[in-house]
Amino acid sequence: PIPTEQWAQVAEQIGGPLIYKKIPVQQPGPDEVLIHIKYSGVCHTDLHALHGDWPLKTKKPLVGGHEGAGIVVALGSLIEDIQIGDYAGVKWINGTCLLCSFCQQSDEPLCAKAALSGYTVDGTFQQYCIAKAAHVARIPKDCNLESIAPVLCAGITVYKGLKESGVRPGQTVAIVGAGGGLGSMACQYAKAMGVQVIAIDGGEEKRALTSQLGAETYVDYIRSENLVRDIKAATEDGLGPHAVLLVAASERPFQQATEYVRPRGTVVVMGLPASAYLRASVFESVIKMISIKGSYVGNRRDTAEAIEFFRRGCIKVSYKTCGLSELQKVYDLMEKGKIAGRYVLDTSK
Ligand code: 8ID
Ligand code: ZN
Repeated sequence: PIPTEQWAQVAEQIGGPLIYKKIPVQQPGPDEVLIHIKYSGVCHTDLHALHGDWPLKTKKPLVGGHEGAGIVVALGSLIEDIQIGDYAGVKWINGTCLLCSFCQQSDEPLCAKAALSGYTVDGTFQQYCIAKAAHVARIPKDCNLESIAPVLCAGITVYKGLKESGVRPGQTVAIVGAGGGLGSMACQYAKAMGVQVIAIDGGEEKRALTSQLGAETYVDYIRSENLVRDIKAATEDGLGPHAVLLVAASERPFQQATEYVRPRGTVVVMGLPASAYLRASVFESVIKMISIKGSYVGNRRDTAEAIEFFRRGCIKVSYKTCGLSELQKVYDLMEKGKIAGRYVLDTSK
């Protein structure tokens, strides 16, 4: 039986505080499903939302979270292709119009009417969450709900970003922020695609993690005296990596990437630090024929593919688990850059 009340982490206003309390369980609309969230990853985006970092307003009060894995417990009247008891995931893109030219061309994240989980609609830091059935991630029954949670944002996003980078097997990608949630997944997706990884992050814990995940080299941005030189030196011919994935949550690395990317290379911008700008020398960009592009989560096909890499065992998510009630503790660590990999919340605690 579905309870009428549930535990949730609620932010009444921008900046918090977070209040762990009981709130009502909602009923799904005709085109929606209700998912009993068992586990939810904590993405840095959730912290940006709480801080009001971006020029896009959140819902208030807000239940954050957009990496939720759970079990379908109720179906809207129109839903035929999902059954009660199925495993399903709530991702950042909660729903889109399915009609605009972007939706028609499977660029659903670009839909102007996209509903965003844990941002414009309540997300996965609660025990029961609603999502549009068309966008719910289908999770095969042989997947573990705890370890798959981070795939639902971090995994999808970096998988898409790697595809957008155009990097091919045998080539090299530099992952900036490689020890964090997105970065640790990016190391593994890259490796699974046959791409060599230069991991860039700070500290020994992240060095150990990224090397365990298959990165060939580690460049410590805190200790390096010349980051551009060190990253170039980590490539076979010294000419720099074919692609750079920027998944750090601070602005500084967004100003350097074009200096070390290889001629003809691609810089993919994914991290979203507050009020940040990219910097690139016009001269270098032209004579090196550099591409710079943004990449934003993924569409439904990217979602299915990213999940399939996980199901086949190509991706082992690196995470620690704690209770939903302990979210503030996770944010405190995240703020200090102290999380290697991801934190997953168990909604029963
Ligand atoms: O669709 C998208 N584009 C998308 C999807 C999901 C998340 C974008 N994001 C954004 C988040 O909003 C956030 O801004 O990607 C960024 C990273 O999210 P995350 O992986 O969840 O954050 P994290 O776990 O805190 O990892 C960030 C890492 O960056 C490192 C930190 O040490 C940490 O490991 N880092 C920082 I901060 N500054 C760095 C620097 N100068 C750095 N690494 C290298 N050089
Ligand atoms: Zn996210």
